[in-house]
Amino acid sequence: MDRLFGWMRAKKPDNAEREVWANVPKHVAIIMDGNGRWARRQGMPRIAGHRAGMKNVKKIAIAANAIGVEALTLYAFSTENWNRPPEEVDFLMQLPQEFFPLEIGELKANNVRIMMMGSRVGLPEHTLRAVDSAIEETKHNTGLILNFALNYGGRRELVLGIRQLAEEVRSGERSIEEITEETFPQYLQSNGLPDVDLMIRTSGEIRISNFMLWQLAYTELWFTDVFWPEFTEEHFYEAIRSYQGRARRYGKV
Ligand code: V0D
Repeated sequence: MDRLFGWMRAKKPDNAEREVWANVPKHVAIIMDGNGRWARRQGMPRIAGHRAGMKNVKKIAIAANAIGVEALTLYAFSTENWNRPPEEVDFLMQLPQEFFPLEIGELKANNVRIMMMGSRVGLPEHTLRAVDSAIEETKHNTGLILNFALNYGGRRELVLGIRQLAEEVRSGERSIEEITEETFPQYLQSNGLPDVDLMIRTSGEIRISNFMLWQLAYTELWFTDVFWPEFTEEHFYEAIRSYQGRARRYGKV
């Protein structure tokens, strides 16, 4: 059994439990917003909010793994976040190093595999080293894929994919006719992950903010006012249950 509660999904369809855990989204993406605001509200510096937010990542990853979610993509640092004060950017860039020794043990024990999406260009060497170690140490795990969007921007992802594709057409490796809605996603950084079924944004903003522009085309969206450091497993399962309810309704004529 590689996932906790995997047995729930294995139950026969006529079992009541089965109904509860049917339609688990395969891929959930989260914009973890509200860390700075949460901290200011407690009279703490914004960076204290980022650290509290980091501590919440493992909790939600384990909750997602427990119900059989295949991939969880977390928006940790956007291409726009470079515009923040330099002290704050520096602090954020330390978080993977801080996260690694604190959380990796429990994530490994839960069979979680870490991946990264976004541009490595511009990220400090020490940040990349920590991320690469996390990826390396969990590469054989078969449970939840915990995918960090780091130095990620949806438009940049599209442009990079289009450039790569244009290059392959120019070299004659690929023809224009091969470019379809089915083949294009191979050129995205999410290549290999299932479609995003559910996107959650915390802290009250009702925007996409350059996150997974292609991938969110058919995604169910869940917005909550709860700040990311206060977003618990119960909040997460509330979003999952809402997704399950909507998925069932959409199946009806
Ligand atoms: C700040 C709340 C974990 C949102 C979560 C560099 C923003 C805490 C990581 C992390 C960040 C990334 C890769 C990895 C291991 C850990 C992280 C950043 C920000 C940006 F391999 N939390 N976290 N990275 N925050």
